[in-house]
Amino acid sequence: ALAVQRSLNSQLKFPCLDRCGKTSQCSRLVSYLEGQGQSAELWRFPDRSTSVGQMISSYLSNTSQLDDHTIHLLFSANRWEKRSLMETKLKTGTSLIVDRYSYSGVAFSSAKGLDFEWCKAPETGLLDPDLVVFLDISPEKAAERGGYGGERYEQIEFQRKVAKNYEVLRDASWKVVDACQPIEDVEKQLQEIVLDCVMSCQKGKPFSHLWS
Ligand code: FDM
Repeated sequence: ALAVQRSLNSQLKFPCLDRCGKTSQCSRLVSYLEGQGQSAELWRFPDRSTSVGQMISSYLSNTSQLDDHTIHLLFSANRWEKRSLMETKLKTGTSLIVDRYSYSGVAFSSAKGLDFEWCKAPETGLLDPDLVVFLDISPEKAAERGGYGGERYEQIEFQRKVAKNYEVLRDASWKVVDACQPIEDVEKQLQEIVLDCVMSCQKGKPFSHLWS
């Protein structure tokens, strides 16, 4: 059945440290793709609009406390609850620009000391992105940008561990963009990389699943 499931369009994932500019770049990308006549949507994980997302949100703002394993599984559940809609959107020709995905799930939770493979396990079977873009910034540079808003993970020591985990997760297929360049340069590079991917996905491409 998989062979006839065509990913008519692409989903592109941005796993990153906090304060790398990914959220504004993701929304610029959606506008760009629309300007190119493409149907595109901006998605974001955690999706704080669902009831699972609200539990995550209150955890992140330190309003509630949860065991590390429990919150990890909630982040994962938050992706699973959107999985079928994601597939529907892609099949009907909408590209999804996704601000964070399973890679953030693994990088952040394992930075707390949870086993890496244990962190990957609940993500198994989610849709594999057609492209992963990593906006590269050092934890120090990200902290200099300020705006650490006091959410749970916005601390430099922790972000250093997260950065190391992204290095472990990163493979040759990831596109790495230097997030310290001027915003317009980052934007231009992203446009090229992403349009390229969207075009190649339109030729029809079967879905693949994590962790392939
Ligand atoms: N985060 C995000 C996780 O710890 N696990 C996940 O699965 C995801 C998707 O949540 F610090 C962390 C990363 C970040 C925080 O993300 C909220 P945004 O992008 O800052 O909203």
